[in-house]
Amino acid sequence: MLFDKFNKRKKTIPSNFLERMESIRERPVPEHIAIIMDGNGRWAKKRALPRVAGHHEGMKVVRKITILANKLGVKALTLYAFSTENWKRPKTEVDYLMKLPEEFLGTYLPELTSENVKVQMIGYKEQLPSHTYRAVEKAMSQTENNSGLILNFALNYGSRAEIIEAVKSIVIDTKSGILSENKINEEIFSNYLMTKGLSDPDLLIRTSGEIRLSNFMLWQLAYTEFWFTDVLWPDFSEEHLIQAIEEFQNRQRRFGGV
Ligand code: V0D
Repeated sequence: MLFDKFNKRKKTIPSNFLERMESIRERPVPEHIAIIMDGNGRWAKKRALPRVAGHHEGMKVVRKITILANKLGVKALTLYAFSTENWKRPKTEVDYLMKLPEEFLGTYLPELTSENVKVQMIGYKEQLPSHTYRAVEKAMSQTENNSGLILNFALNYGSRAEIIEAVKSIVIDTKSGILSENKINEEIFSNYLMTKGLSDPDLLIRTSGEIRLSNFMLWQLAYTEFWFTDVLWPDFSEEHLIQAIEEFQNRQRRFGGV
């Protein structure tokens, strides 16, 4: 789009790419991958571009990674697109970000639909501009019967608030007698979170060298394998996703056992 002419990166596909995709599919693939897509602003700054150019480039990477994850047999991809903290950014940047769902869906939804992708969202939709939520809602209803990858956007999401809301709902249901106090366990609790119905992520990826969770899926990431990279999100490629999944497959997962 507008900034494409500044982006002269070479995008070469490694020759062993297809073989590696096949060998990934022969071993257990992470069912649910969560990604903190960090480094868009820094990517733009390095090129003396406005921050929003990095966000726009990052949006194209979302499409590319979604298509590949779907091909690899990943069942769900949760992407941290906008946190409850991100409202503190300059208004011009927030306004731009809130147009990205419409642009993304306008450009890529036909392709994602043909790939059988199902769009979902977690986060507080009430504070989103109505034009943003309307676009997301439309995409969700259009794709609700699709059986391919669940592309789950975390928009205006914060994990501590999610947990507090779950507690409040549990208290209400307990008081009204729908739920008995001694029935409350981890499984019941999970059903009060926004991720109800989704398995916990098997793999968390965070780009751009930050090694923290930033209030993302605190409950759900209890047993998740973490993979961090210094690569900035707009530079994240198919190669990086494949590398992360290969490393995941080489790790011993013990769930606290031996
Ligand atoms: C900017 C990098 C896709 C992270 C990716 C509103 C920051 C690009 C969406 C999107 C953003 C969201 C919902 C939906 C379809 C697409 C998106 C935001 C930011 C924040 F249904 N990319 N993207 N949303 N960026």
